[in-house]
This record gives sequence, structure tokens and C-alpha cells, in this order.
Amino acid sequence: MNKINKSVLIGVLAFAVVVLAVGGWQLLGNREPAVTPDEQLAETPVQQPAEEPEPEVEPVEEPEPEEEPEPAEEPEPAEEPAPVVLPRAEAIKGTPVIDAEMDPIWENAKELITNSWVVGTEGSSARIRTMWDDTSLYVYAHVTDNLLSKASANRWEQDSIEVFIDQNNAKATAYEADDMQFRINFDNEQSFGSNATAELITSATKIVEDGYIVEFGIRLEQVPPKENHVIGFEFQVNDDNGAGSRTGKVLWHDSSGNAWQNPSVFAELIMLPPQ
Ligand SMILES: [Ca+2]
Ligand SMILES: [Ca+2]
Ligand SMILES: [Ca+2]
Repeated sequence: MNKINKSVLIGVLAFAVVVLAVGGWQLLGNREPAVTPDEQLAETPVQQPAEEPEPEVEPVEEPEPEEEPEPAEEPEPAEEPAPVVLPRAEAIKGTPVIDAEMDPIWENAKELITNSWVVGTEGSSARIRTMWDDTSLYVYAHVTDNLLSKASANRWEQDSIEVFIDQNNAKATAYEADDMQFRINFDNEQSFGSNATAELITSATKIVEDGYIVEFGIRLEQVPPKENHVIGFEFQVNDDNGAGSRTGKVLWHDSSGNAWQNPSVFAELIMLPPQ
């Protein structure tokens, strides 16, 4: 072989040696093995998305336990209706002379005024005083009336007074035997409603400047009078102002106008002990 060929051969061999050396080095793992794309994908750390912070969950408020419903209040028992307090005439103990004159003892009796109008709103009215003794109830009435008339044939439409008594104070809604209605006009003419009779009443009248005086006594035979005894009592004035009919009707207490047929509307009278 010539020199040129030897040199070429040496060069080739050298190259081969180098190639082999490099390949061997590679085979010996001195370099990173080739990485397949798949592996690369696998190895590339996946950028995990930052975990979204869990939204802060507002703690659900525990529903407050429903308040125990308060036990329904026991309905208060219906109150007993307050007893009606009726006005009471206070009859003093004594015995007047029935003459339409004011006995001195009348000065000790309280005066009541009729001002419960049932017919009309003004006109004849009365100031009355009451007295009692062991047999009777007495009344002294000063009636103001500027025109005296008994033109009507109906006694209750004449200028007159009426007294109503309920001797046992039972307040019945219809007249019983002890319930009575008496009427006296300014001329001392008596007339009678339920159970009243002339035998039970003594009366006198007198015309005065501003009206008339009526003084009378009624024997209480159904329930004998005694100290602190209470009876039903009502007083009425009838007025004819010249019309020939009743233009005014006023009572001490009752406003129903039904005293003539219903003792339960009367007020009361108490028989005071002797002073
Ligand atoms: Ca008298
Ligand atoms: Ca009665
Ligand atoms: Ca009159």
C-alpha cells in the first residue's frame, strides 16, 4: 500500500474510533437519554392552576330556635258588670203636717232637682225633699211653672207631679203589688196608676208666685218603713205650657220615660235614722 492509502485508512480508522467512542459514551449513559415528546409532556410539570381559594362560605347562621310561643294568656274572666250606682234620695225621719206649707223639719232634708228630660228640654220642674216615719213616706215639692194648665182631659198632660215607689225595691220590669204610681195636679186633684189608691195618699197643694207647692204622704203598707230601708223611688213633673197637651216631662233620675210601666228604671230612696 502506498502512503496516501495508509493515511486515508488511518483517517478513517481514527474517525471510526471517534464515532465509536462517542457512541459508547452515549451508551454508557453519560448523557441524558433522548426524551420522547410524550415523555417530555409527561415530565413537564403541569402547571397546576392555582387553586382557587375556596370562597369563604359564610357560615350559615343557625336559625335561632323559634321562641316558644308564649302561652296564650288565659282570658280574664269577664268582669262582673259594675253594679249600677243609683242616686238615692235621703229621707229624714219625721212627720210633717200635710198642708203645702214648709214645716221647719223640712229644712233638714236635702233637696233633689228633677233634670232628666224625657219630653221637651225646659219648662216646669221641681225641687223635692223627702221624709219618712213609721207609717208613711212624705214629699215636699216646689214646682216652678209659669203657666198653670189642666186643659187636657188626660191627667198626665195637666200640670202635675207623679211619684213612683217600689216598696221592696225588687226592680221588677212590670208593676207588682207593692209598686205604685200616684199623680197630683197643681189643683190637688189626685189620679192613680198601677196599685195606687186615694186611701193611701194625703195631699195638699198651694199656688205660689213661680209655680205651686205639693206636699203629700203615702202610707207604705206593703213593706213597713224602718231605718235604712231602701225603696225604689222616682219623681216626675208634667208640664202643659198652654198647648193643651204635655209639652214637658222631666224626672229626677230616669231618662227612659217608662217609670209608669217599669219599676226597674226607678232610682232609690233610703230611710235615714233619726238625726
Ligand atoms: Ca207642711
Ligand atoms: Ca216591688
Ligand atoms: Ca205648665
